Amino acid sequence: MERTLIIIKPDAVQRGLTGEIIKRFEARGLKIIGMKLLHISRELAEKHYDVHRERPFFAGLVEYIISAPVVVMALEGSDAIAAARATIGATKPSEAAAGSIRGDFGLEIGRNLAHGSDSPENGELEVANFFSESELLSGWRRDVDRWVFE
Ligand code: DAT
Ligand code: MG
Repeated sequence: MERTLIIIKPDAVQRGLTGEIIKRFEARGLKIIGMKLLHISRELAEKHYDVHRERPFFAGLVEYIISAPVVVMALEGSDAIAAARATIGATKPSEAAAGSIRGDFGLEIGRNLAHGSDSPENGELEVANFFSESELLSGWRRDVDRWVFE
């Protein structure tokens, strides 16, 4: 099982798309093991986007993600990383496939609605950056699991 950190970004929360976005991951079969509303601190935002620190868009990216509350989720599932990224769609919403979150609700790269971790290693690290162990219910029993996982 892989873990991925999903961030429902400030634009999506402000636009009332939180439920719509959660619904898509839930319907896909990914299991929610942690979820909360929070206003990300500058320190956490800079840590989360550290790999982009030298990029010209870094400052704007940090300002955007700390501009208003977000909803973060830790999701678990087989191939959770690839599945969640496909559900989110390409980084640039204007190029994202219709049917994906970005392809259905976005136009611009700086307002691209959702984040998903890009590797199993980063999934573990990012989930740990946003959730304490006690906030994660990794072992909860979901009765439909045998109809989702082989
Ligand atoms: P993703 O969010 O699809 O994983 P990423 O990790 O490459 O994309 O970049 C993180 C975020 O940074 C992305 O969601 C939007 C922003 N970003 C990436 N490339 C950008 C660019 N060329 N111009 C402006 N913002 C960019
Ligand atoms: Mg990324």
